[in-house]
Amino acid sequence: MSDTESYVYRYSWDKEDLMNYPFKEHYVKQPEVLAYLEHAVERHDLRKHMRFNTQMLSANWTDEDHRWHITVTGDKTVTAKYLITGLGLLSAKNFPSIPGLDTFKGDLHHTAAWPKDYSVAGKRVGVIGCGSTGVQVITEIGRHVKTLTCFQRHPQYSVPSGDQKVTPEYRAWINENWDDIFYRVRHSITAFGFKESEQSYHDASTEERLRVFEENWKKGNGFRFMFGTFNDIATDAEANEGACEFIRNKIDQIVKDPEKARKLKPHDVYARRPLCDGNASNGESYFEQFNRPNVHIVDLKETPIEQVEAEGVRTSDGTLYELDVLIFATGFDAVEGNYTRILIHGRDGVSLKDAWADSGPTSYLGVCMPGFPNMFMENGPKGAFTNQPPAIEAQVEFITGLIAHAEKVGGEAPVIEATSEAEQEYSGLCENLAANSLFWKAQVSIAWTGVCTGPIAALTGSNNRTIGSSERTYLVGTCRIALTGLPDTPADFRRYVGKKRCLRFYFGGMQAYRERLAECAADGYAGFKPLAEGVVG
Ligand code: NA7
Repeated sequence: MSDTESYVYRYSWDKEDLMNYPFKEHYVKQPEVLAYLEHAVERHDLRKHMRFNTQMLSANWTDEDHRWHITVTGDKTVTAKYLITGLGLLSAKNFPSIPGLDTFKGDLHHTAAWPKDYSVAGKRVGVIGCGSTGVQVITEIGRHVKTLTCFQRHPQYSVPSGDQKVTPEYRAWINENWDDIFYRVRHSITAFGFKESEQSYHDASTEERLRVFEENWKKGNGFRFMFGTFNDIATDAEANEGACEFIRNKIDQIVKDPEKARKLKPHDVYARRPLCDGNASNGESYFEQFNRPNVHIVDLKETPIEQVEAEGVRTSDGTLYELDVLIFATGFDAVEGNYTRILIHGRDGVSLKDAWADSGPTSYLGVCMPGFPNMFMENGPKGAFTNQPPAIEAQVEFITGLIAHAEKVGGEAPVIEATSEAEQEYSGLCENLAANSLFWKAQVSIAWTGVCTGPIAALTGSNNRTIGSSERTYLVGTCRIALTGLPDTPADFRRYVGKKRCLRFYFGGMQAYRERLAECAADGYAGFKPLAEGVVG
């Protein structure tokens, strides 16, 4: 299930289709998303431009002809003037390497590659992970399975989605308001289509705070709860804690077994992708699942997974959880994972992986990377942290304009290349924008299990630096933190951390992001090298 309301999880540029294309529920589910995309392809006769079952293996830029030379599966090569990647933020699956995984006799699945028609009914199921997909899969299957054991590393602040059937009145309201809806999307922070709050938590009385939280809990949606309640939940520690406390109280009210409730209650700052759960066909929430006698929660901080065995998962207290199915809801090698696993070589044969080795994944405007001429990333690193379809539309419009400009003024083989200065300036802007955000601060403020000293302190630049639990969030770089012990050496730390700590998103919001792209275009595509350099020969 998408955690964005159905009416803003679609293309905004086809008004006729917006008016007529049906959707059944407030949130679209995977089959409907697929059907919608197939419909758009047919409607605009796009299939003739597509090659399926074709994997890009490498892409090399050559200065001699100002072209990309791309190899794809089947030993074929493609030569392209422009390379536009749509590799996605989240597609390289994260499969943690747990000892003994290959000995498991049951079925192993990842939520990112769910097999069509696979049934868990009547089975003993384990789920590792309780992020966006973990809470959804747990909410959906609890009522069907024999037993459900949820292996949770960090509990989550999840709020109801508010999903329900689309009524004729609701659909009529949407159809009457498409223009306003997309105006609001483009001129908002989150691009989720709801009215973002302009009120500070600090300006509200205790009663008013509770009323606002309750109202938004009932309406549903994780982003609405974070950005529609008060305007400082993501930036002010006290406001954030107010939201956390409200959700913790809800967990206490919903979950009847106090021991389960204790394990399910987060105490970290509320500064990850805000989750929501529950869908119209189920009518139950994530936390309600734990009132079922067949649904169990295992706190991996108390009893880490030791290994997977033929019969199931064994934790450090010696317990073997016998399973028929083990589901990984463990997320993705997010943002750069999809780029660095492909051999993309820009100028002078430098790979994208190497270009990002010191800085972490970066870009100019979330779209272009210096040294990689004529390559445009949709959803590249440092793109807008918003509902994604509108962010992608903004990037597509920008890239289209840039290429059209280059074709007009750039000679026979234009070279569009961002400057390093522009990339650095933009990265600085991203860091400044994030400076007040708890999404960024969280990672250095929360102790997970101990203090780094000695060589780790040298590496992290602090004598007293704790490994923050939020350091794992994919917004700033996923860490593969082991469940026991602390790293002793810099090499260990890198292995534990796994990814470069750097900002992966632009936190200025949709409106400001669109304005930044528009300013660049209005300024004759400032931040790019002069196009005249691109004439071959
Ligand atoms: P997420 O939201 O990144 O969640 C991944 C979950 O997997 C999270 O609960 C992690 O725990 C957990 N995880 C990862 N590795 C491990 C190991 N080794 N042991 C135990 N638990 C682990 O991924 P999703 O696929 O659910 O959603 C990603 C995006 O898809 C989402 O934001 C939407 O945009 C759609 P942790 O909290 O790190 O302790």
